[in-house]
Amino acid sequence: MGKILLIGGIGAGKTTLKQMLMNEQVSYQKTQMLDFSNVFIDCPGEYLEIPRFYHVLIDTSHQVSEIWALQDATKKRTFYPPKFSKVFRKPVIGIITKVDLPTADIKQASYYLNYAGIEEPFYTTSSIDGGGFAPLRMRLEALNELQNH
Ligand SMILES: Nc1nc2c(ncn2[C@@H]2O[C@H](COP(=O)(O)OP(=O)(O)OP(=O)(O)O)[C@@H](O)[C@H]2O)c(=O)[nH]1
Ligand SMILES: [Mg+2]
Repeated sequence: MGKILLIGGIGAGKTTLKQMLMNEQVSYQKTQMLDFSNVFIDCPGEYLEIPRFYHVLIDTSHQVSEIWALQDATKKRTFYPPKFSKVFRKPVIGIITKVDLPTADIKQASYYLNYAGIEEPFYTTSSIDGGGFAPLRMRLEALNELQNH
């Protein structure tokens, strides 16, 4: 199966998204190091927030078929440098998380993802009501099909 690298700032919701899609129990645990599973490679948000770790993301991207870049809809800032997605030689898909929260600003989050060089359409998700996960599940399945044929 083609793997997916999850990137995003600290607390963007990478581990939660992985737990939802893998039908695991959703429980908060800060990611401390690269975490490999069958499908997802999850990493600490520090790898995006601290530029001297960028190389870990870039190196790890060679092992995956897609990169899923998360943006917390409630964050008033971005950790993606301009055109950051262009350093990867793999497709980068934008996901806006926490859209259930009252302070969520999907337009602002879309702007940040665009700024990072990621093209629309963006997925929007809520781990609280499960919204937006169906299209992501379909994307996972499609990726799986692609690998098997
Ligand atoms: N309301 C709401 N909270 C969410 C959502 N997704 C994640 N959270 C919460 O945000 C916090 C951080 O989520 P994580 O999934 O641990 O974030 P992460 O990107 O893995 O963070 P690091 O491991 O530190 O890089 C947790 O308390 C989650 O419950 C969402 O869609 N809605
Ligand atoms: Mg995590």
